[in-house]
Amino acid sequence: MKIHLQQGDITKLKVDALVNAANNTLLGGGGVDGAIHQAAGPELLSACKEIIDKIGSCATGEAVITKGFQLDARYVIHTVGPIWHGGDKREPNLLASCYWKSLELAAYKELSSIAFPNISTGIYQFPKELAAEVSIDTVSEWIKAEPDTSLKEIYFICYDEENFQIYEEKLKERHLYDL
Ligand code: AR6
Repeated sequence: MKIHLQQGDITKLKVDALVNAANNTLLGGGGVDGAIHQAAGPELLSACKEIIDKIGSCATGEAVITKGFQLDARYVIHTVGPIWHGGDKREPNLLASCYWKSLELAAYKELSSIAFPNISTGIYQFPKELAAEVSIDTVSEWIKAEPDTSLKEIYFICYDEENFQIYEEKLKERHLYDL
């Protein structure tokens, strides 16, 4: 298993699955969600609408999977991060659930690579330091719990410099990343 840290636009990655920081409607939005829908083309929205027709809405902390359509990524895993309300509304647990359930879906599909954006740290205003701790710790726990997983490469994709520096520091502290 390799953990990678990169700064840039997640839509450019050629991996088995990109994770999207979506909202409960799965109908697109701003931030990374808007960028993924733009790059994947209108078929992605149709696929999301089909899912919503079946399940009504995607609950916070849950994840669903669609094809990647015009992306280089084969699949998009749409997960809904928590909106930050101060920290006593189970926000860290819900964020951990986004990472855990996305990894479960990728493993269920027997994928070998997955890329995560910094879920909830944009429009949803989750504090970046805490979000990085939750995501790195959840991914580490999942790897330990699933030693025989098909997943071989996990990418943390940071769009902004601040998140990149936070991840670099935290991955180094945990000996998960060598520059
Ligand atoms: N590639 C990688 N990361 C990106 C990109 C990109 N192209 N664009 C932004 N980011 P946000 P949220 C980073 O706001 O906080 C949408 O409207 C960004 O710098 O995209 O989970 C949804 O529909 C930040 O670190 O998602 C929801 O309504 C991270 O992605 C709402 O926003 C997440 O920022 C979800 O808010």
